[in-house]
Amino acid sequence: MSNYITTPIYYVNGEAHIGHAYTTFIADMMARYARLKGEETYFLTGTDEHGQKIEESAKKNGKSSQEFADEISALFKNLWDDFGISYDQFIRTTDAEHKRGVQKAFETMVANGDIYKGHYEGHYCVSCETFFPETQLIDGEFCPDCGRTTSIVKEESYFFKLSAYEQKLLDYYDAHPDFILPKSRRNEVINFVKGGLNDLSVTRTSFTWGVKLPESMNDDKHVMYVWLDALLNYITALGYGGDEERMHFWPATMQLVGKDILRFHAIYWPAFLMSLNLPLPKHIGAHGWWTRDGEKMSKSKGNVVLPREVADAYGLENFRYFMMREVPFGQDGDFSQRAFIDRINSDLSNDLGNLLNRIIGMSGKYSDFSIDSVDVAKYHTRELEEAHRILGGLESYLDEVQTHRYLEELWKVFTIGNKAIEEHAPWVKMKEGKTDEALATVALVANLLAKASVMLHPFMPQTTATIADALGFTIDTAAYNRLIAEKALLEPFVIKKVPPLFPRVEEPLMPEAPKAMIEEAPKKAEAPKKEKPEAKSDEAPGLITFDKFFETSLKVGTVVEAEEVPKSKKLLRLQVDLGEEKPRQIVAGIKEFYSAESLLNTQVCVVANLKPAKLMGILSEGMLLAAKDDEGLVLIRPESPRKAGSSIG
Ligand code: ME8
Repeated sequence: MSNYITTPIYYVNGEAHIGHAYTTFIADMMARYARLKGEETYFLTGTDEHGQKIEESAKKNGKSSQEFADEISALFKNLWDDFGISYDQFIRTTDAEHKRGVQKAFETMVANGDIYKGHYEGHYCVSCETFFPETQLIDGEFCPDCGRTTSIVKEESYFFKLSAYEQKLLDYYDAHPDFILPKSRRNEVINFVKGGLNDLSVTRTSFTWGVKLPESMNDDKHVMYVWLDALLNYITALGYGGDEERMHFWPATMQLVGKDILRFHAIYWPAFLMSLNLPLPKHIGAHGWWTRDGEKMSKSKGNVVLPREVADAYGLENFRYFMMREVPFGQDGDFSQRAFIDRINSDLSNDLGNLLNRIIGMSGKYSDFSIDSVDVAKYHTRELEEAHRILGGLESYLDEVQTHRYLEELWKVFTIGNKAIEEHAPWVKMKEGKTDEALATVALVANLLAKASVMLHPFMPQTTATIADALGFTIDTAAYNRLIAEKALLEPFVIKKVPPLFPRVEEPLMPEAPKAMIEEAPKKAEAPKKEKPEAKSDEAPGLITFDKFFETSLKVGTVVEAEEVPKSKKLLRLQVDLGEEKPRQIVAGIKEFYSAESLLNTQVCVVANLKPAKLMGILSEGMLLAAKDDEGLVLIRPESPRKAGSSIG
């Protein structure tokens, strides 16, 4: 049996956060599990480096696209290296072999009659690198995924005949009910395909940061659409279009993705593969979305959880355990320090850590740390059988990536151990002179710990290696075969004392998330409340310095567009010219006091450096100054017209 496990390749437009870490942890766990069983395994991760979004981010940072991609890609790679992620290959879409493979795939699609030239016109979201039909846009303009403004793009484009694959895809889903995991996501994909597939624009002429078309096309105006380029990484990594050295790993056994990119992996990707006459992956596993304390994570909110911070504060393996234990695969999960601390204290410290401490303590007292399994079967057949039944059933949970069920079941083995100690009370048996019985219970628990550690190894490799070392063995395929497959018991050994593996955590170890930004219409259109400055001894309390005041950027703007926000009693959507490249969109809660028309071409005062927020799903990039009293609200405006963008202060 050979395994090929992949993560998505991550965009190099920002640092990794816990969402990326989650996918990567699961993939790493699955690869380790397969290797533990002695199966041939290839684990791929990497970075997605082309496209307009990256080109723009690089420009903003004053770097070339390649420089920028090099930097961020290295951040991902270093993070995974520091985390001991056991990938076999870290692919970059800027790798020469990858680009060659993508060109080869394009040529093959052309040869198979699946590519034609035409024109594309549509609403494009640069941030998501995706076209959306008008019907899906919010208010006919905003991206349904990220809420940002879309723009109409019309360009010459090559198209992939996705429509030709509609029925073939439906037939495939039908014949392979576990192709999409969890199965609950299957219908969503099937309905999308049944709704009709449009041909897919697979090249762009509006930017240059992408894989060029193969020379045989004789058309250097175009670069590949980033999703075509990106999806093909899963085969170019195996040498597709080149030496094909590792192509025997194809088809992938498990391709892990977030639910946001399931459509690309369950519809476009299989269609591309069909066009290339390659078999389809066995499973596409789509996990849910992580939030922080119930809030969507975003850079603008400043509440993104960085994997390194979590690992530094709580320990890498506790972090892995928490993420894979806390959330049923496929469902959204919430990162809360409270929930994390509970898992550490209850599951890891109480259930697992204490069990190890107890047998170290007891064996120290009763047998000078020697443990012998000789009488375990005699006194503890029931417990052993029960544990073997649980351990033998675990793998089935991985078939559907149900990591939380796997761990939940595995923990029952620790419960058996803790219960056996309570029921058989070795300290009483020792007093009664039944030394064999007492030592058999200690040895039972040592065996349960050993077997459970083997099965926990893919989730917590270092910790379980330490436990195994204390129990006189090493976790490897031979140990898996002996202790799990053959259900053998440990050879006699001398247990080693280890410092507590899971110290209890009493207080959150990371700063709490910053207060969430307002998501609903503000009650008053007012200047933001400033944080009360800390009073230094030589300053009057409650007063701020000039410097502090000038941290707020106030500008005069001209309203160039104004309209009501549908279904909202309070909100108007304005486009305000602040003398920048394009007008800012500002959503203001002033509809009760001003009509949209009356604002057109008038001037307003704007807080211009406020973090963007969404009001009723619409992005607002500033705030208007206004004064309100019992008689109502009035906007603060310059006494006579000023140039758009003039600063106030
Ligand atoms: O989509 N919760 O890259 P990307 C859970 N380059 N998972 C999350 C998450 C969150 N809040 N945020 C991100 C791309 N992820 C493309 C993929 S593959 C051929 C191309 C995870 O950097 C999740 O796995 O935006 C998601 O699918 C992936 O990061 C997307 O990362």
